[in-house]
Amino acid sequence: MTEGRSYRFTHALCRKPGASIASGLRAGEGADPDPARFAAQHAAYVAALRDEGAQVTVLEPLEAFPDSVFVEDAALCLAATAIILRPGAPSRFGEAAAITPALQQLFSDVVHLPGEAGFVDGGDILASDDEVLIGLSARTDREGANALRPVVEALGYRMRIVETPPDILHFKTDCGLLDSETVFASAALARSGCLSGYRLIECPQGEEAAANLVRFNDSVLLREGFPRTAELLDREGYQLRLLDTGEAALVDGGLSCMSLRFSPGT
Ligand code: CIR
Repeated sequence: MTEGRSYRFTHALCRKPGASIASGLRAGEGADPDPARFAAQHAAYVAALRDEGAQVTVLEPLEAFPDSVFVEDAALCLAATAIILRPGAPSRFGEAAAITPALQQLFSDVVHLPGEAGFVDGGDILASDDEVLIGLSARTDREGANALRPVVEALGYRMRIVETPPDILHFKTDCGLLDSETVFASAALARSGCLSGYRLIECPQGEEAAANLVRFNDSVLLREGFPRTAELLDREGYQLRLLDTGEAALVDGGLSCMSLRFSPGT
């Protein structure tokens, strides 16, 4: 029974943001995130996951890795397996080893991305019930994606490699799964052909920063402050939970990057 396995989860893994968060990578030049405000927003995010029924493990901050709050990029959790990835930014390479012990506590099956060549960030991976879509980006290259394929296929998923449109940090920066067949995506991504085969709901123009939503059990976690998106999804019948992730956004982080979501016992 695989229906819903891409959004029905028993567990999540998060890591608190550290005081070094302002040194996180970012493409633009905006204001620094405030560590205390980020910590409060992160605590609310964790509380929301718990409220949705998740058993959430929260790891302590890793000051040596300012971006390590974005745990999604270092691993991929699929069915009952955790796959340790190779993040594509040099300052983030060490995050994969750093998250491994926690995943080993939670999963009986932990594997590494095979080989040594190529990079994959978890933010470039969208998993539906039976398919793993991987978007090539500045952080994920074809060698990395090809290395991932046998692992994904051995777990019973199809894998499709697509080209993320230019200027999008991660494939999932601009999209999120709403249910087994529906993806919410920015117009740029929705019209790129990358998501063919899925029912698409296009993010309203100007609200692209809300595209990276997370379906978790019965709710859709959505970034606060995007009224047209909230209205659209409400009209489509999704139960919304609004969260302020403004501090993460200052270092290019979205909702999905702050957790790994899984059901290790399945
Ligand atoms: C980075 O550039 O790697 C971080 N500052 C933000 C990562 C966000 N992760 C994601 O979209 N999956």
